[in-house]
Amino acid sequence: MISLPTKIEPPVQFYPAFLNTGDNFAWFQKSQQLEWSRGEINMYGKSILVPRDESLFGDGLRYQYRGKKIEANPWPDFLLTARDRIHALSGYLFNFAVGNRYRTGKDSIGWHSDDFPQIGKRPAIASLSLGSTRLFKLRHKESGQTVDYHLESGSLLIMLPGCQEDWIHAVPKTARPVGERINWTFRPHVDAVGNGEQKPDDIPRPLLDI
Ligand SMILES: O=C(O)CCC(=O)C(=O)O
Repeated sequence: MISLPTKIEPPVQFYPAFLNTGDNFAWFQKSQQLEWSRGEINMYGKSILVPRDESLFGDGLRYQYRGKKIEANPWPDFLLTARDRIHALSGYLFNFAVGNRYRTGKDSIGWHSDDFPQIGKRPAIASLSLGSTRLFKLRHKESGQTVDYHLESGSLLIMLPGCQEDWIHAVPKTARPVGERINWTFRPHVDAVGNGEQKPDDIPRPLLDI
């Protein structure tokens, strides 16, 4: 008998249509109107621009991001609403959001896991996508197994505790003509949530009209 390799399921929850059409459209437009900047990283002693635009919003926190201390801007209303709805749905508390804007298929984010000490030991990270659909890849660190998601506008993918420890993720470049995409990752910050594994709170959750 041939034994097939066991497929490992990534610890994620995926809601392909988290946003209704109105919010989907309006929040994409509002996101486009925010201030974006193209960050730099140091590679082999050289400073190079990252292939995407970024922005940061939070509860008045200082975030250590790629070796730099960045002050989070105060939340725009729609992002606070998004954060609160994600909390109501999942039970996870987030006090920080990192935005990535991919203007064309040339913009991307390489393989990485979000395992900075500032976001706690086993964080849950919720990723809300707006605009053009892009491929999001997860790769298991040990087995190399990959799982693909097509993140359409209005979809929500929650990377549960354990995902950053055991998996890496990426949004690769694409030669396909694609329009702009904006992604928000909602994250915890140890300044506000402590340093243990992130757990859903036990507040009873209302049913959501999403
Ligand atoms: O754009 C995405 O879907 C992923 C963003 C991401 O990997 C990150 O912010 O760490």
